[in-house]
Amino acid sequence: MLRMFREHRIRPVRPLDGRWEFVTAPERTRRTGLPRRYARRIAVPSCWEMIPGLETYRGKAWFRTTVRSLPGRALRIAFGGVSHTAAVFLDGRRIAAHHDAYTSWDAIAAPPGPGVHELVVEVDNGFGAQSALHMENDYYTYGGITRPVEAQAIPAVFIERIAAVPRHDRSGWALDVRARVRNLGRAPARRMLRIAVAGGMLELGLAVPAGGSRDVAGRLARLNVLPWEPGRPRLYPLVARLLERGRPVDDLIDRVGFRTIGTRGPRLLLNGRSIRLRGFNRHEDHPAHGCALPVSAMKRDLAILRDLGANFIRTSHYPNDTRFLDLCDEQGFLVWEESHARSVSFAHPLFRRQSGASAREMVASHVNRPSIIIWGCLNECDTKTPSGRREHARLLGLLRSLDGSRPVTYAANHAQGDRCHDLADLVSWNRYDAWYGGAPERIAPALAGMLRWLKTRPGPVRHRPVIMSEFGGAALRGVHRPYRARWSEEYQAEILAESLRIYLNHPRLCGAAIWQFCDVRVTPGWWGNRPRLMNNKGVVDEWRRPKRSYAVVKRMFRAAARRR
Ligand code: ADA
Repeated sequence: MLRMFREHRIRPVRPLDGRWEFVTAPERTRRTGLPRRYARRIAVPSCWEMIPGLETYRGKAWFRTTVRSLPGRALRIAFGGVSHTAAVFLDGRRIAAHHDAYTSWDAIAAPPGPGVHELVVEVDNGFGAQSALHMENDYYTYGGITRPVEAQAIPAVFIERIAAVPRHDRSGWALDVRARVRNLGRAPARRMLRIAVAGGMLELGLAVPAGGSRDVAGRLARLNVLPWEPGRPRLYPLVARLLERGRPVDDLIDRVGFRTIGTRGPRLLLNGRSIRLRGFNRHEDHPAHGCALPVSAMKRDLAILRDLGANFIRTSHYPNDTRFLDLCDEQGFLVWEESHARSVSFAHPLFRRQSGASAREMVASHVNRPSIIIWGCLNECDTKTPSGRREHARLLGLLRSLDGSRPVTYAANHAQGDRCHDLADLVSWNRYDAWYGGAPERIAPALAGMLRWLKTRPGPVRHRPVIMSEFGGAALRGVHRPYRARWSEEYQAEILAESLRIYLNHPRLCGAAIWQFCDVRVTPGWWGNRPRLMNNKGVVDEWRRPKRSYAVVKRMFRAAARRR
């Protein structure tokens, strides 16, 4: 299942998770076209790096299974995520392609005729000119069908998506709904879209052109609901049904939470009240699963984050598995979700297209998640030059145009050289004052200097909320030294203790996210080969075993939570 609950009760859905046939490029016997023979089987979802011999395989591979179609129905193959470039073939015919590991997408085939069909997915995790965002980096780009897959039997006219944004005013809670209905058929179609939430109902008539789609919008007002809050994350089902002459022919079910998020001066306001964020940057990474974490592992991560006293997660540096966000919705975590890009070059010819697609697909699939309170983009990219400013304006503007209900930001590492903060709603700083040079004593003066500089900026940016979006230091679990030795658990604990002492209490800050939750794999060669080929700044190691800093962070996060 792509989600933590059923999205369809009318539309027939079959999960395609399970064993698929699999062959890598060096193993295949035929050089052109699709493979004839498949060497082995592989679990979907998974990362192929988990198979002995393929731990570092980078290149192409093919996955094959079968799907059954229903008479007269088109086939929609819904992918939660494929890492990172994919082409889809149904009975040998190419029906779709997609780039980027971290967003969901689909492949639709006109009614393929009744019976069983061959489905082949060609996957490439290679680095090269075809990818502006997937490259050697401080996290690992795995290979495979890494998130769930479903086969859906859709009617010619079907519900493609629904965006629901909660509003609150004097008359109470309302929900602004925008839906897209698509027509794969050759004739225009009339339908009724019925949307029900929390006892309220909206009916929207629509004419959908042949081979096109129609967007409709409406408002469900005066809803009798209670707000979504971290301590009481109440969720309500939203049920959309498509009716043809009064008869339901398709549906889409989601869950919504009623909350507002915004800023006032230096404050971040959730449901009109000032909140402070204390949490972690988290990569989707695990030594037993790669980036394809099963729900049990996601739940365990959230249980650890809860134990640490965190209320906030930044999905560095890409959109996350929707099931993880569903869990955040259910458990009341606050999330900064970020489109894909970590320190990338704007000069790459595909940068604009691929960064735009990541942002668009992220918002389209996750706009209804109440846990997401911030949209982010472009971690540590060029913010110093006019062309850097242009790209930040473009992507932040795109995020705002896709969803104006959440603040937007980017995590900056150019200190006082940054020229883009005024383009965002939140100022977010990545600081490693005690790790890349410096010492814990540098943390307080460095922040004071940054805040003084911010005050000199022209316009409203100088009053905007500030988040410390990354800070920390590395520790190799088991390495103990008493004297501030790099890589020791003691030194990491000291860096984090001093950072949190300043950041959690500072009146000018509204959030702090430690880099990072757990140790993660990086591309070999990165940063002149990091120890163990891992980024070791986790408070837990890759197996989620605590380092000495765990107890320090837990004590300080919990004390901060009590102060609110
Ligand atoms: C950066 C970056 C992270 C990670 C971190 C580090 O701030 O955003 O992805 O690389 O530094 O560990 O140095």
